[in-house]
Amino acid sequence: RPPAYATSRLARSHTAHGGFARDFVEGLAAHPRRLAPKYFYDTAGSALFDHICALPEYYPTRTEIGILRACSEDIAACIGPGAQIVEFGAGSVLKIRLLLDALHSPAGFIPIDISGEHLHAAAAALQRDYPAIPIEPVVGDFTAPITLPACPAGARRVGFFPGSSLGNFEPDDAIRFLRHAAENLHGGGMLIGIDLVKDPARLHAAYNDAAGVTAAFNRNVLVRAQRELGAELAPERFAHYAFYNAPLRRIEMHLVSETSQRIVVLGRRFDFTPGDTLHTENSYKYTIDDFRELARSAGYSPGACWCDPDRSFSLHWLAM
Ligand code: AVJ
Repeated sequence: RPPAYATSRLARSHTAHGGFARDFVEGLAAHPRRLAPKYFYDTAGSALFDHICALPEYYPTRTEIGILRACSEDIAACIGPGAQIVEFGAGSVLKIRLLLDALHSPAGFIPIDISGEHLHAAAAALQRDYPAIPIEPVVGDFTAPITLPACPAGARRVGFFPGSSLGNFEPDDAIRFLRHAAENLHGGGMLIGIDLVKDPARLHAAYNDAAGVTAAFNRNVLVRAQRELGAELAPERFAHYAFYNAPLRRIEMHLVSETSQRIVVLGRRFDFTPGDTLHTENSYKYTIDDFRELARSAGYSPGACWCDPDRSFSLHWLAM
Protein backbone atom coordinates (compact mmCIF):
# COMPACT_ATOMS: atom_id res chain seq x y z
CA ARG A 1 0.00 0.00 0.00
CA PRO A 2 1.25 3.54 -0.73
CA PRO A 3 1.83 5.75 2.32
CA ALA A 4 -1.17 7.94 1.37
CA TYR A 5 -3.45 5.07 2.35
CA ALA A 6 -1.94 4.93 5.84
CA THR A 7 -2.47 8.68 6.22
CA SER A 8 -6.14 8.56 5.26
CA ARG A 9 -6.66 5.57 7.52
CA LEU A 10 -5.21 7.55 10.42
CA ALA A 11 -7.30 10.63 9.61
CA ARG A 12 -10.41 8.48 9.57
CA SER A 13 -9.61 6.88 12.89
CA HIS A 14 -9.14 10.28 14.53
CA THR A 15 -12.61 11.39 13.56
CA ALA A 16 -14.86 8.37 13.19
CA HIS A 17 -13.40 6.37 16.08
CA GLY A 18 -13.45 8.99 18.80
CA GLY A 19 -9.70 9.50 18.93
CA PHE A 20 -8.70 5.83 19.20
CA ALA A 21 -5.31 6.58 17.56
CA ARG A 22 -4.53 9.43 19.95
CA ASP A 23 -5.81 7.65 23.05
CA PHE A 24 -4.05 4.38 22.18
CA VAL A 25 -0.68 6.12 21.84
CA GLU A 26 -1.24 8.33 24.90
CA GLY A 27 -2.35 5.34 26.96
CA LEU A 28 0.74 3.31 26.00
CA ALA A 29 2.96 6.29 26.92
CA ALA A 30 1.31 6.66 30.35
CA HIS A 31 2.48 5.09 33.64
CA PRO A 32 0.79 2.77 34.37
CA ARG A 33 -0.34 2.01 30.81
CA ARG A 34 -4.08 2.31 30.29
CA LEU A 35 -6.83 2.43 27.68
CA ALA A 36 -10.47 3.55 28.02
CA PRO A 37 -12.98 0.64 27.92
CA LYS A 38 -15.10 2.39 25.28
CA TYR A 39 -12.53 1.17 22.73
CA PHE A 40 -13.62 -2.44 23.28
CA TYR A 41 -16.72 -1.76 21.23
CA ASP A 42 -15.97 -2.00 17.53
CA THR A 43 -18.28 -4.35 15.59
CA ALA A 44 -16.35 -7.47 16.65
CA GLY A 45 -16.16 -6.23 20.27
CA SER A 46 -19.90 -5.57 20.45
CA ALA A 47 -20.55 -9.13 19.22
CA LEU A 48 -18.11 -10.51 21.83
CA PHE A 49 -19.87 -8.48 24.51
CA ASP A 50 -23.23 -10.00 23.46
CA HIS A 51 -21.60 -13.42 23.83
CA ILE A 52 -20.37 -12.46 27.35
CA CYS A 53 -23.94 -11.52 28.32
CA ALA A 54 -25.07 -15.08 27.55
CA LEU A 55 -22.27 -16.82 29.51
CA PRO A 56 -23.29 -18.91 32.53
CA GLU A 57 -20.80 -17.04 34.78
CA TYR A 58 -21.85 -13.54 33.71
CA TYR A 59 -24.88 -13.00 35.96
CA PRO A 60 -25.51 -9.21 35.50
CA THR A 61 -27.41 -9.34 32.19
CA ARG A 62 -29.81 -12.15 32.99
CA THR A 63 -30.33 -10.89 36.55
CA GLU A 64 -31.19 -7.38 35.35
CA ILE A 65 -33.53 -8.78 32.68
CA GLY A 66 -35.24 -10.83 35.41
CA ILE A 67 -35.76 -7.68 37.52
CA LEU A 68 -37.05 -5.74 34.50
CA ARG A 69 -39.55 -8.52 33.78
CA ALA A 70 -40.69 -8.97 37.37
CA CYS A 71 -41.02 -5.26 38.16
CA SER A 72 -41.96 -3.77 34.79
CA GLU A 73 -45.30 -2.40 36.03
CA ASP A 74 -43.78 -0.59 39.01
CA ILE A 75 -40.99 0.71 36.78
CA ALA A 76 -43.45 1.92 34.14
CA ALA A 77 -45.41 3.71 36.86
CA CYS A 78 -42.26 5.64 37.89
CA ILE A 79 -41.46 6.58 34.30
CA GLY A 80 -45.03 7.62 33.56
CA PRO A 81 -46.91 7.91 30.25
CA GLY A 82 -45.68 9.64 27.10
CA ALA A 83 -41.95 9.55 27.93
CA GLN A 84 -39.13 9.82 25.44
CA ILE A 85 -36.47 7.30 26.53
CA VAL A 86 -32.75 8.00 25.98
CA GLU A 87 -30.53 4.91 26.44
CA PHE A 88 -26.81 5.41 27.12
CA GLY A 89 -24.71 2.62 25.56
CA ALA A 90 -27.63 0.76 24.01
CA GLY A 91 -25.58 -2.10 22.49
CA SER A 92 -27.94 -4.63 20.95
CA VAL A 93 -31.01 -2.70 22.17
CA LEU A 94 -32.61 -5.76 23.82
CA LYS A 95 -33.48 -4.61 27.36
CA ILE A 96 -35.53 -1.66 26.12
CA ARG A 97 -38.05 -4.12 24.64
CA LEU A 98 -39.09 -5.13 28.16
CA LEU A 99 -39.62 -1.48 29.06
CA LEU A 100 -41.41 -0.54 25.84
CA ASP A 101 -43.83 -3.42 26.39
CA ALA A 102 -44.72 -2.07 29.84
CA LEU A 103 -44.72 1.70 29.14
CA HIS A 104 -47.84 3.63 28.29
CA SER A 105 -47.65 5.39 24.90
CA PRO A 106 -43.90 6.14 24.92
CA ALA A 107 -43.13 9.25 22.83
CA GLY A 108 -39.90 7.92 21.36
CA PHE A 109 -36.67 6.07 21.90
CA ILE A 110 -33.13 7.40 21.36
CA PRO A 111 -30.50 4.64 21.68
CA ILE A 112 -26.95 6.04 21.91
CA ASP A 113 -23.98 3.76 21.17
CA ILE A 114 -20.38 4.15 20.05
CA SER A 115 -20.55 1.01 17.87
CA GLY A 116 -22.33 2.42 14.79
CA GLU A 117 -22.81 -0.62 12.56
CA HIS A 118 -24.04 -2.73 15.48
CA LEU A 119 -26.40 0.03 16.67
CA HIS A 120 -27.97 0.67 13.26
CA ALA A 121 -28.71 -3.03 12.69
CA ALA A 122 -30.22 -3.40 16.19
CA ALA A 123 -32.27 -0.17 15.93
CA ALA A 124 -33.68 -1.20 12.52
CA ALA A 125 -34.81 -4.56 13.96
CA LEU A 126 -36.42 -2.76 16.92
CA GLN A 127 -38.21 -0.30 14.63
CA ARG A 128 -39.70 -3.23 12.65
CA ASP A 129 -41.10 -4.68 15.89
CA TYR A 130 -42.32 -1.32 17.26
CA PRO A 131 -43.50 0.55 14.14
CA ALA A 132 -45.54 3.11 16.14
CA ILE A 133 -42.63 4.35 18.28
CA PRO A 134 -40.19 6.85 16.71
CA ILE A 135 -36.69 5.37 17.12
CA GLU A 136 -33.78 7.73 16.47
CA PRO A 137 -30.38 6.06 17.00
CA VAL A 138 -27.41 8.32 17.78
CA VAL A 139 -23.91 6.98 17.07
CA GLY A 140 -21.64 8.64 19.58
CA ASP A 141 -19.58 8.55 22.74
CA PHE A 142 -21.79 9.21 25.75
CA THR A 143 -18.74 9.99 27.90
CA ALA A 144 -18.37 13.22 25.85
CA PRO A 145 -20.92 16.02 25.27
CA ILE A 146 -23.50 14.82 22.75
CA THR A 147 -26.32 16.48 20.81
CA LEU A 148 -29.64 14.64 20.94
CA PRO A 149 -32.68 14.87 18.65
CA ALA A 150 -35.44 17.15 19.97
CA CYS A 151 -37.89 16.03 22.63
CA PRO A 152 -41.49 16.10 21.30
CA ALA A 153 -43.61 18.90 22.77
CA GLY A 154 -45.15 17.85 26.06
CA ALA A 155 -43.03 14.69 26.40
CA ARG A 156 -40.84 13.95 29.40
CA ARG A 157 -37.34 12.76 28.64
CA VAL A 158 -36.18 9.83 30.76
CA GLY A 159 -32.71 8.27 30.85
CA PHE A 160 -32.14 4.50 30.74
CA PHE A 161 -28.64 3.32 31.69
CA PRO A 162 -28.76 -0.45 32.27
CA GLY A 163 -26.03 -3.08 32.65
CA SER A 164 -24.02 -1.29 35.35
CA SER A 165 -22.03 0.51 32.67
CA LEU A 166 -21.79 3.40 35.15
CA GLY A 167 -19.30 1.10 36.89
CA ASN A 168 -16.76 1.86 34.14
CA PHE A 169 -16.42 5.41 35.50
CA GLU A 170 -14.28 6.41 38.45
CA PRO A 171 -16.80 7.45 41.16
CA ASP A 172 -16.02 11.18 40.60
CA ASP A 173 -16.52 10.78 36.85
CA ALA A 174 -19.74 8.86 37.52
CA ILE A 175 -21.06 11.91 39.41
CA ARG A 176 -19.99 14.21 36.57
CA PHE A 177 -21.65 11.93 34.00
CA LEU A 178 -24.92 11.81 35.99
CA ARG A 179 -24.90 15.63 36.32
CA HIS A 180 -24.47 16.10 32.56
CA ALA A 181 -27.13 13.49 31.84
CA ALA A 182 -29.52 15.39 34.13
CA GLU A 183 -29.03 18.52 31.98
CA ASN A 184 -29.86 16.54 28.81
CA LEU A 185 -32.92 14.99 30.45
CA HIS A 186 -34.46 18.30 31.58
CA GLY A 187 -35.78 16.94 34.86
CA GLY A 188 -37.34 13.73 33.53
CA GLY A 189 -35.58 11.13 35.69
CA MET A 190 -33.33 8.14 35.10
CA LEU A 191 -33.61 4.36 35.38
CA ILE A 192 -30.18 2.90 36.05
CA GLY A 193 -28.83 -0.61 36.63
CA ILE A 194 -26.06 -1.05 39.20
CA ASP A 195 -24.12 -4.22 39.98
CA LEU A 196 -23.74 -4.85 43.71
CA VAL A 197 -20.81 -5.72 45.97
CA LYS A 198 -20.86 -9.49 46.57
CA ASP A 199 -18.81 -12.65 47.13
CA PRO A 200 -15.48 -12.00 45.36
CA ALA A 201 -15.47 -15.56 43.97
CA ARG A 202 -18.68 -14.87 42.07
CA LEU A 203 -17.32 -11.59 40.73
CA HIS A 204 -14.06 -13.26 39.75
CA ALA A 205 -15.85 -16.01 37.83
CA ALA A 206 -17.98 -13.48 35.92
CA TYR A 207 -14.86 -11.85 34.46
CA ASN A 208 -12.85 -15.08 34.02
CA ASP A 209 -15.27 -17.31 32.14
CA ALA A 210 -14.25 -20.87 31.34
CA ALA A 211 -14.87 -20.43 27.59
CA GLY A 212 -12.39 -17.54 27.38
CA VAL A 213 -14.83 -15.09 25.81
CA THR A 214 -13.93 -12.28 28.22
CA ALA A 215 -10.27 -12.87 27.39
CA ALA A 216 -11.03 -12.54 23.67
CA PHE A 217 -13.08 -9.38 24.38
CA ASN A 218 -10.15 -7.88 26.30
CA ARG A 219 -7.60 -8.79 23.59
CA ASN A 220 -9.91 -7.56 20.84
CA VAL A 221 -8.80 -4.00 21.57
CA LEU A 222 -5.30 -5.04 20.40
CA VAL A 223 -6.71 -6.73 17.30
CA ARG A 224 -8.58 -3.52 16.61
CA ALA A 225 -5.37 -1.49 16.91
CA GLN A 226 -3.71 -3.79 14.38
CA ARG A 227 -6.54 -3.35 11.92
CA GLU A 228 -7.45 0.31 12.38
CA LEU A 229 -4.09 1.85 13.29
CA GLY A 230 -1.75 -0.56 11.51
CA ALA A 231 -0.17 -1.33 14.91
CA GLU A 232 2.54 -4.00 14.92
CA LEU A 233 1.83 -6.21 17.91
CA ALA A 234 0.99 -9.79 18.88
CA PRO A 235 -2.37 -9.97 20.72
CA GLU A 236 -1.80 -13.64 21.66
CA ARG A 237 1.30 -12.66 23.65
CA PHE A 238 -0.86 -10.70 26.09
CA ALA A 239 -2.70 -12.57 28.84
CA HIS A 240 -6.17 -11.61 30.03
CA TYR A 241 -5.93 -10.73 33.73
CA ALA A 242 -9.05 -9.79 35.70
CA PHE A 243 -9.41 -9.66 39.48
CA TYR A 244 -11.60 -8.11 42.15
CA ASN A 245 -9.88 -5.28 43.98
CA ALA A 246 -11.88 -5.58 47.22
CA PRO A 247 -10.75 -2.37 48.97
CA LEU A 248 -11.61 -0.33 45.87
CA ARG A 249 -14.73 -2.44 45.17
CA ARG A 250 -13.94 -2.87 41.52
CA ILE A 251 -13.08 -5.52 38.98
CA GLU A 252 -9.90 -4.54 37.15
CA MET A 253 -9.08 -5.92 33.73
CA HIS A 254 -5.56 -5.82 32.36
CA LEU A 255 -3.61 -7.23 29.45
CA VAL A 256 -0.32 -8.62 30.75
CA SER A 257 2.65 -9.08 28.47
CA GLU A 258 3.84 -12.69 28.49
CA THR A 259 7.14 -11.95 26.74
CA SER A 260 9.59 -9.18 25.99
CA GLN A 261 7.99 -7.47 23.06
CA ARG A 262 7.52 -4.16 21.32
CA ILE A 263 4.39 -2.44 20.06
CA VAL A 264 5.07 -0.18 17.08
CA VAL A 265 2.22 2.17 16.30
CA LEU A 266 2.06 5.44 14.33
CA GLY A 267 5.85 5.82 14.40
CA ARG A 268 6.12 5.25 18.18
CA ARG A 269 7.67 2.24 19.93
CA PHE A 270 6.57 0.86 23.28
CA ASP A 271 8.63 -1.87 24.91
CA PHE A 272 7.11 -4.43 27.24
CA THR A 273 8.95 -6.83 29.53
CA PRO A 274 7.20 -9.95 30.85
CA GLY A 275 4.55 -8.91 33.40
CA ASP A 276 4.10 -5.35 32.10
CA THR A 277 0.45 -4.40 32.06
CA LEU A 278 -2.06 -2.40 30.04
CA HIS A 279 -5.08 -1.52 32.24
CA THR A 280 -8.17 -1.79 30.04
CA GLU A 281 -11.19 -1.59 32.38
CA ASN A 282 -12.51 -0.90 35.85
CA SER A 283 -15.97 -2.14 36.76
CA TYR A 284 -17.01 -0.59 40.09
CA LYS A 285 -19.51 -2.39 42.31
CA TYR A 286 -21.69 -0.49 44.76
CA THR A 287 -23.81 -1.15 47.81
CA ILE A 288 -27.37 0.12 47.44
CA ASP A 289 -26.82 2.80 50.08
CA ASP A 290 -23.52 3.96 48.57
CA PHE A 291 -25.06 4.22 45.11
CA ARG A 292 -28.03 6.21 46.41
CA GLU A 293 -25.59 8.56 48.12
CA LEU A 294 -23.62 8.97 44.88
CA ALA A 295 -26.85 9.74 42.98
CA ARG A 296 -27.78 12.33 45.62
CA SER A 297 -24.42 14.04 45.26
CA ALA A 298 -25.09 14.24 41.48
CA GLY A 299 -28.33 16.14 42.23
CA TYR A 300 -30.90 13.32 41.92
CA SER A 301 -33.55 12.16 44.39
CA PRO A 302 -33.22 8.37 44.56
CA GLY A 303 -36.65 6.72 44.58
CA ALA A 304 -37.59 3.05 44.28
CA CYS A 305 -34.91 0.37 44.07
CA TRP A 306 -35.59 -3.11 42.69
CA CYS A 307 -33.36 -6.17 43.27
CA ASP A 308 -33.28 -9.88 42.55
CA PRO A 309 -33.88 -12.16 45.57
CA ASP A 310 -30.09 -12.77 45.98
CA ARG A 311 -29.38 -9.02 45.89
CA SER A 312 -26.85 -9.52 43.09
CA PHE A 313 -27.99 -6.57 41.01
CA SER A 314 -30.12 -3.45 41.45
CA LEU A 315 -32.25 -1.14 39.33
CA HIS A 316 -32.82 2.38 40.64
CA TRP A 317 -35.35 5.04 39.83
CA LEU A 318 -33.68 8.44 40.16
CA ALA A 319 -36.01 11.40 40.13
CA MET A 320 -34.67 14.92 39.70
C1 AVJ B 1 -20.66 -3.24 30.02
C2 AVJ B 1 -19.18 -2.22 31.54
C3 AVJ B 1 -21.14 -3.27 32.34
O1 AVJ B 1 -18.23 -4.13 33.49
O2 AVJ B 1 -19.41 -5.94 33.50
C4 AVJ B 1 -18.03 -7.46 30.82
C5 AVJ B 1 -18.23 -4.89 30.56
N1 AVJ B 1 -16.22 -6.33 30.84
N2 AVJ B 1 -17.02 -8.30 30.99
C6 AVJ B 1 -18.96 -4.94 32.93
C7 AVJ B 1 -17.52 -6.20 30.75
C8 AVJ B 1 -15.92 -7.62 30.97
C9 AVJ B 1 -19.39 -4.68 31.49
N3 AVJ B 1 -20.06 -3.35 31.34
